[in-house]
Amino acid sequence: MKRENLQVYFIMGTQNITNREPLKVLEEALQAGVTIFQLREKGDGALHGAAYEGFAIECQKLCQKYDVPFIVNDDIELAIKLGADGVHIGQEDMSVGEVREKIGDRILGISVHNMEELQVALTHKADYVGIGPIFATKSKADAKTPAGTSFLQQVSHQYPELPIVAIGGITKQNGTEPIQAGADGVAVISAICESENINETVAVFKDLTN
Ligand code: 3NM
Repeated sequence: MKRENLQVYFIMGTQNITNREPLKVLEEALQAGVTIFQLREKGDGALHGAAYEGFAIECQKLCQKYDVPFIVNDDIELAIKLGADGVHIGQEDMSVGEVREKIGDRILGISVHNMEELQVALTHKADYVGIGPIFATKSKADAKTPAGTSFLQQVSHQYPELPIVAIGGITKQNGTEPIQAGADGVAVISAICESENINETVAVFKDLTN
């Protein structure tokens, strides 16, 4: 993975979309130029079992069509079964060492909130870290209190080689702040899922790092 892949990091599950076809939203986002996609099928209304797996396969096919890495949130077994490009894990999930061992050299992304978690991520050669929530978010039920950009800035200064994506409440209006603090890109759910003009929204996010 190149750090440029983090520029516009789109995250979605069917539970994030109302009144639209989730695969259509994904394809529009891919056409608009998102640089990586994470399937995060989680929370109220999420698909399970065969429906979930079928949806994951369709998402993967679309990502392949647009040559964009396909990342699976949390579900290591599914990621391996489908041959996904990588996985993203939080701190609640299985031990980082165990995940790295299972996925080999696929992309490993880890959410970190403090230096201790960051050290664990570095030890297991995380390909990138996610830092958030920068701003208040409604898309993650158990999100922590908004942290602003100070930790992000500290990590980017101390580990300039480490790819970092900022997450949580990022919009077209506030995206400059995490980029100026040192993030390589922004990860968003609602800014794209609820956009009335995905093409324009993605273009604004791309411009932040161009
Ligand atoms: N993780 P939106 S915040 C999935 O802080 C996720 O680790 C977060 O959604 C973290 O762009 C978040 O709609 C939700 O705010 C991001």
